[in-house]
Amino acid sequence: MPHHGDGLDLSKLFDPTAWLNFAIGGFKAWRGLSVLAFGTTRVGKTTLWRYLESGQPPDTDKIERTMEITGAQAGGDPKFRMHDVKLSYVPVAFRAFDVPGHEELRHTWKTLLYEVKPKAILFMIDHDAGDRPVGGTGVTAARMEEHANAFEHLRDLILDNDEVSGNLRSLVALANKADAWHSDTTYGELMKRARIRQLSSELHGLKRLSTRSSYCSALYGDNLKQQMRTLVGEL
Ligand SMILES: Nc1nc2c(ncn2[C@@H]2O[C@H](COP(=O)(O)OP(=O)(O)O)[C@@H](O)[C@H]2O)c(=O)[nH]1
Ligand SMILES: [Mg+2]
Repeated sequence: MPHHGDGLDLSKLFDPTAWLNFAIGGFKAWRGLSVLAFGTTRVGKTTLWRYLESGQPPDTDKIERTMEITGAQAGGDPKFRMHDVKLSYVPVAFRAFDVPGHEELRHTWKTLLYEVKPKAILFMIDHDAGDRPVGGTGVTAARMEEHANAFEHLRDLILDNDEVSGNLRSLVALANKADAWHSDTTYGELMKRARIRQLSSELHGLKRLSTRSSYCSALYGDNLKQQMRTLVGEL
């Protein structure tokens, strides 16, 4: 599997027109449910949509990096992948947009959020994935800080736009990769250490938006069915 970031020419990914066209084309005609998953890099956002699309553990070797970097490297417009998710156990289809976690690309969160105005947002964290597929068992302060920064960015974007916050029905923080950390810590502890609880209560205080939290394993499907059912019930 290629190393994350190898040969990535970020300057090619900053064309706002390409973004806008894609977002409008993809979402304006869509009458179903739009869901976005945010989070820093390698928390498992792409894995989650892959699992939900296919209903089975995705082949980790085939999980592409979120941007089609090759297109951008060849001088073309970067392509951001959409996922259409139809689950047998919920009555609605989702359209999901795979969000890049890179700090350098975080400005794209605003475009996406404001174009899509999702009904539901999943915010994903993990313990300490680093560059390792499965991650170690430790929970590092640096990784928790990365999650907190990412959530702070998302919170500010939500606070800044009344339409976005007004349209949002469900905001769920998920501690992913539970298969790898479950015997070492709890998702409650991870939420606390990543300051999701504190930042959520600020969001609630200002916009009356409540964040629910839980855990999952996007790779093996643990707790995904339950989470999706609960989420649909909230909309
Ligand atoms: N053990 C474990 N690994 C996971 C899980 N979800 C994702 N991963 C791994 O974490 C890495 C990053 O996943 P990816 O979906 O690309 O993260 P993204 O950058 O947030 O889109 C990949 O190597 C995945 O196989 C999970 O639930 N458990
Ligand atoms: Mg991804």
